[in-house]
Amino acid sequence: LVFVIVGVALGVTLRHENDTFQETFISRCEKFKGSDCQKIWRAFEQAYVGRDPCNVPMEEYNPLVAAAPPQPACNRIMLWSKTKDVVHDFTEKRDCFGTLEDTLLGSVLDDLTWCGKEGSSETFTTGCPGWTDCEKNPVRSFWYRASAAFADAACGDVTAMLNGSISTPFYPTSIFGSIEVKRLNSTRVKSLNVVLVTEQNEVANCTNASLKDLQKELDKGIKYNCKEVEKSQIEECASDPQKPCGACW
Ligand code: AVW
Repeated sequence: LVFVIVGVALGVTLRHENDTFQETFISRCEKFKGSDCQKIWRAFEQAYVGRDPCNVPMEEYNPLVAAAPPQPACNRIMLWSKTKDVVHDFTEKRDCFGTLEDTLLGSVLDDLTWCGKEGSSETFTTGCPGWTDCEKNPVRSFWYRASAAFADAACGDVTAMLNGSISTPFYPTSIFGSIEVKRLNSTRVKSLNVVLVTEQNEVANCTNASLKDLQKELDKGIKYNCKEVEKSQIEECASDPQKPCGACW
């Protein structure tokens, strides 16, 4: 009897876990009017369901990206690295820029964890590999693939918020460094404008060596600019709806 009760409880828990994840996915997706969220869910699932959670290459998400391609607005694209909180605080309050997390796929999957298991048709949200446990885990591969699609679609003047409180604001192995910068194409992108977010204890400025590496990675023909901006100034502008976007920094 004990085994039956434990078994049923486990079954209920797993079913619950599975359903809640899908419900979160669908309800977040439905905020984007006119999207076929059932179809997008199926394209998502097929990437990792029934697979070894350490063997999900980013290409598995090609059908998902095709079902819901990111369509960022030109001149409003905001990339970031090690500045997630300040960037999202700003983009939530002001309609100036759009990040990957404002697109359908980015907003649906932000802060979620998922994986499959060989021989199972379920989605799990616990017991999944962490970001660095293995390279080809479903969550990391998704963000690589979605970021690649976002950068491919970038156009006009692109902004990137980098962290001036660390010694290497441009990290070659970050998603921004290894994927996004490399995929900006000079036929569509006019300039990359780095906003180096500084605090009282400024560690890096625009002359930082890592930012030289960033410029080397950029497609020739894309103009590069860098500006040091205090975090408090970004926060003030976030809370001042009267201030034009172009006057924030
Ligand atoms: P990031 P990126 N363990 O701030 O340039 C767990 O380094 O990579 O910026 N989670 C991790 C780890 C880790 N070691 N590394 C990264 N993450 C996750 C998408 C974590 O959720 C947008 F378009 C962290 O908040 C940006 O332009 C997030 O990845 C660009 O990629 C970002 O890590 C930012 O990627």
